[in-house]
Amino acid sequence: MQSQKLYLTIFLLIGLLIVLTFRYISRSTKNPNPEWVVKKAYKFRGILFYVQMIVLFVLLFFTFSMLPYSKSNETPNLVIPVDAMMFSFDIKYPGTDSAGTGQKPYIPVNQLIEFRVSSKDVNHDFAIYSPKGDIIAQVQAMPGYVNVLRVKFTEPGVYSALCLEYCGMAHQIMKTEMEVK
Ligand SMILES: [Cu+2]
Repeated sequence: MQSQKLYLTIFLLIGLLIVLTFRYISRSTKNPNPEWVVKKAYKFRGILFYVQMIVLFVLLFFTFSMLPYSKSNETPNLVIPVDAMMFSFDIKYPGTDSAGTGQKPYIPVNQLIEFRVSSKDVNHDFAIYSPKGDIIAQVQAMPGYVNVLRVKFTEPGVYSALCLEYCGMAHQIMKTEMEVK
C-alpha cells in the first residue's frame, strides 16, 4: 500500500511535468519564430542528444552487472528440461522417469537451477511466480529452440509457472505449480 502511494505520487509528478512542458511549448510558439530561434532550437537539440547519451551510458555501466547472463560461468546444480504445449507444462524433474515412487518431485532451495525450456507446438512462455505472486523469472518457450533460464530459489514454498504468451483458446488455464524446499 505504501509503495502504491509512492508510485501514484511519482506518476502525478511526471504528469505535471509533461503538462507544464506542453504549456511552455504552446506559449513559446505563439509568436512567429525568426530564424535565430530555429538555430537555437537545433543547438539545444544537439546538446540534449549528448546529455542523453551520457545518462544512458552511465546507467548502462551501473546496471550491466545485473543482467542474468553474468551467472553463465557458474555450473548449475540441477538441470530441468521443461516442455510447454497447449495447454500445460511438462517439467521433467531428474530421477522421476519411473512413476510410482510415491514422492512428489520438488526443487531444492538455494541451488542454481537451469531450466531448459522448449515447446512442442506453438510459442509459449514459462514465467515463474513466487508464493507471494511476484514474477521472478521468465523465458519464451519456442518450438525448435531450447531457451535456458537460470534461477536460484532463495525461499521455500509453492511457486507457480504460467504462460505469458497468448497461445490459444485455453491460454489462461496454462499453469502449473513447483514446490521448492
Ligand atoms: Cu499461453
